[in-house]
Amino acid sequence: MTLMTGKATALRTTLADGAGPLLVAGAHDGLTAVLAEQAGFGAVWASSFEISAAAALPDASLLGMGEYLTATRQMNDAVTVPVIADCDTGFGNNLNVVHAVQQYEAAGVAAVCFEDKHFPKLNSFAGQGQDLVSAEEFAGKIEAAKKAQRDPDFVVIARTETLIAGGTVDQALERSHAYADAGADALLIHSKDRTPERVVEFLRRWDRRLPAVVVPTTYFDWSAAAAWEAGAAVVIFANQGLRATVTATRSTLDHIVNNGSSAELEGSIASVKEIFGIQKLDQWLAYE
Ligand code: SPV
Ligand code: MG
Repeated sequence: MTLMTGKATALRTTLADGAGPLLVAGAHDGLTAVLAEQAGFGAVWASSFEISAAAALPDASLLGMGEYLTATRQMNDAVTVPVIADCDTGFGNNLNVVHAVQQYEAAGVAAVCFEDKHFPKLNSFAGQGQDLVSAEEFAGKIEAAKKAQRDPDFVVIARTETLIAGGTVDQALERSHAYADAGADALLIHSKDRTPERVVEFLRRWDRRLPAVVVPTTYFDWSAAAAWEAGAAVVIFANQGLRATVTATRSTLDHIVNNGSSAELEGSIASVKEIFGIQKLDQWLAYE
């Protein structure tokens, strides 16, 4: 079992081993993090979209850092794999970034990811409100984050929203190199294109300067193997679990309302015993 304090080291080792793409699943609480780990994902993405959705709120910097941290700590405590915390813009300026690094690192989280949008930000697929801060300002945030970390293995991921904000691959590369110069450990290139073409071009020209992270939400027919082949080290399936949960829960609850019982569903929904397993009930009872 990976020790909590060793998760950053474990993540770094995985990023360096060249053995294949690190598959990461979005989650929003202990339960969904456990499901990701049980499915075989190598890390958990503590998604701002999922954590906001779990509160039935938009992903618009409405929740505060403390709330994201509480959800992320719960995920991290529930799994042995590393957790990568989606820290949006860093919740404000350089001081907020430093505070976030201190708090997330103390919680045992392996990595934080900051994006180069203005605070408050709006989810990348929401269309409007996708303005970027200057490359200099964001590079300053990355520098501040790197100075704030205590464990040298703690991973700081710089995320550029250039393509989301209507920019070009050239501009995304220019910013990404500035963030690498500022000390970032990995680079997330985000896109809401329907095809991976521009991400592939970015990766080709990036030439593995740092491990690259991709999020194929809208270009979903691009497999993790194809992303690895193109030069990506990490593939985040950021919200598929949440979307499946909504579909399954809605269909189950609709069925019960329409039929007045769960009888026909009992064979297809998780048993209470299965939930006990996720809760590690037996281990807890052994403390009695
Ligand atoms: C998230 O999962 O919160 C992300 C990815 O940041 S996205 O929703 O595509 O912005
Ligand atoms: Mg997010």
